[in-house]
Amino acid sequence: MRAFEATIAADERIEPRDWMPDEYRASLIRQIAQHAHSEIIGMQPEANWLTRAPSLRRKAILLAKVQDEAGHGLYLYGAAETLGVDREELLDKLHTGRQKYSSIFNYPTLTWADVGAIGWLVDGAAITNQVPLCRCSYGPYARAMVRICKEESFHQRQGYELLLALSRGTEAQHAMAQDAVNRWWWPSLMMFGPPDAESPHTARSMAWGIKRHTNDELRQRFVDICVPQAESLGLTLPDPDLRWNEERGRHDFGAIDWEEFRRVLRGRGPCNEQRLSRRRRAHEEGAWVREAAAAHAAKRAARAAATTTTPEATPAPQTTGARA
Ligand code: BYC
Repeated sequence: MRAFEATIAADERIEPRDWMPDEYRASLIRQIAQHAHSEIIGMQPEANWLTRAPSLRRKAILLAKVQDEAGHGLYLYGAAETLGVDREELLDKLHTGRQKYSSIFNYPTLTWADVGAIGWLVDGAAITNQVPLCRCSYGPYARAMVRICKEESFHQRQGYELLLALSRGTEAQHAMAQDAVNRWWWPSLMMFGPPDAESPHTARSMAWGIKRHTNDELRQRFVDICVPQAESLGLTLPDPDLRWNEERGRHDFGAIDWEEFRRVLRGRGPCNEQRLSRRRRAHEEGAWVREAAAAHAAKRAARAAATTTTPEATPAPQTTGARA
């Protein structure tokens, strides 16, 4: 207990074999699992446009991005497993609705411009939230986040560039970009979680160095980053109350519809059912791949064990300097 507290106080990392309080372990499993689920469910809205990308270049970029999200899921499930949980168990909790994934992925991607809006806003919000997680007190999660953030930066840039091309394109393309931003802006602000006063986990997660900033602090940071970027894009953010507050040195912004957020979390967003049923189906259809991989791993392990236990197969010790 004392070693754990000293490590947290010194802002050093807790590693898998270190002692940790049960609640610390449970809270990390909860957050990392939700994060991993978000990454793999997050593949669906964009994958919707893979077959309809307007050029080979755009398709290759989008394909790479969607594959990156699968990779992020992998790193994160791996990080969760270091805490003593099984990946199958976490996936089962996702499939049966016992663990959450980000609210943002329950909205539909109606036009090609949504791919740009997701990159710019959703990945932008993800980076704002995740860069501080690179300093999370739990080592494996913090290290996974370093690589994820590098890849998310590329995702955000591609979204911005895509939207810029549309914004500077024909009138219809500009309107399509604006419409996408109008639909994704408010759900992106909800990604940061409930207001601090209604966030049950923030205080404890901050005391433990899991979270470094509150939900509202990160949301404000995101708004301040987006305003000048929207101007450069030639697009407007759909909030009549958005304005610079000289006194605070930050932007004021309008009220978020928290009832909509709660509705989405209760499973009643526009795409909740579709996202979960597709995920379950993909898992069922992938059963043969998992079985084949497990059989292959078992065969390799049995071969390796046979090799190391057969005396004839043991290489003779090398004489020092014999090859010098
Ligand atoms: N959606 O006490 P709170 C990405 C839940 S981006 C759904 O504030 P905490 C990606 C919360 O889990 C998205 N649920 O919780 C980007 C808790 O529920 P439980 C993933 C939400 O943990 C592009 C309850 O509400 N990012 O990956 O202190 C392409 C109370 O909230 C949401 C991460 O997961 C939400 N928006 O703070 C592909 C980042 N917000 O557990 C992929 C890591 C809150 O009590 N996670 N809830 O049932 C975090 O930083 C924190 O967990 C959160 C919430 C800021 C999200």
